[in-house]
Amino acid sequence: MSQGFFRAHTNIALIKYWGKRNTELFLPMTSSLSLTLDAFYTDTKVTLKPDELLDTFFLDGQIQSEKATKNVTQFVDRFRALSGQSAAVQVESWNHVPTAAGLASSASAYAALACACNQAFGLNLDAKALSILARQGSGSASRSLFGGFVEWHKGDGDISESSYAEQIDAANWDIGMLVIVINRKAKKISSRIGMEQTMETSPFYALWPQEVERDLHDIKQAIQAQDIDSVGQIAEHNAMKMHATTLAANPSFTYWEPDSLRAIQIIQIMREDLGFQCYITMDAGPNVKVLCPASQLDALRGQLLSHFAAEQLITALPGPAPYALPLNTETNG
Ligand code: 2P0
Repeated sequence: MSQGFFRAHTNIALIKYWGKRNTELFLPMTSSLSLTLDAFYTDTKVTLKPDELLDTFFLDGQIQSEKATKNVTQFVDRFRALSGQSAAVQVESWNHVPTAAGLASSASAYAALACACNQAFGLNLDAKALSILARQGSGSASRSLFGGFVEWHKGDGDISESSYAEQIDAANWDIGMLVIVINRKAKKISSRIGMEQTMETSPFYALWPQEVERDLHDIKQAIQAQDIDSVGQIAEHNAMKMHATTLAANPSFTYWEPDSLRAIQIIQIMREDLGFQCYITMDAGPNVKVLCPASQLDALRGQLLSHFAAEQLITALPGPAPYALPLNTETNG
């Protein structure tokens, strides 16, 4: 019986991916840059079932809908084509996100699935090739094939193979992230729809590619210098610009909730009045992520406990690249 079993960690973008130039191939408008986190990950086991006709997909022990299974089937089809094997698969995934933190898991999910398929189908593809395949499940998944700081290159034209991720820094210095969970519920506007509507209707979107280009150049220098204040300032400004493009969409929309703004203001006070080197980033949802030195995480969390419940505050350190799990391991969500 051919099997593959891998763990992949999620990543948070410091320079955001917001918009596709090719929706079928998941080719992005711009390059982006992220930090892989240790605290959030997906474990996925793929088992080839040559005697069965249809794929099956279990998430946290629950059989998934036809629609969700179809997405898995389409993704796995690429691995079937590459290996010349047509076997159906059973996919079992477990999401390890503390108390349903409401964080997107598509990045770790498709990265883990790509790695598990690579093993189950005996393909021996390298991380670059797997990031190209993972990208076609969910763009941000391309970045979860690597640990530490990762750049996803936008690539050229409609050439799928030109758009892949790579590690630019192992992040083994004093850096970490604190997630403030504002709302655990699924967002009303998915990032896929949100970026599409922004591209089509926001007059501010025209500025986005050139802003990203400059921010990427600057943040890479700051990462090389291990300058957390510059990394944080550039990341915070980049996130604010992304969210400004959605406000200027027509109709206007925002992922922020009242408590997101409250969290942002509290973080600004922590920085300006209490001297924490803390900076904000936000994605296609209301949760607020705070970049800061790892050595300040506990003290910052302690201060935030007077504003938020303990279970709303989750700390994370830089995470590793995906790795294989022993095939006989039991995992529980
Ligand atoms: C990012 N986001 O760079 C950006 C910032 C959300 C805001 O990547 O359509 O789930 O599957 O490629 O990867 C979330 O988008 O979107 C995302 P698809 P994905 O992290």
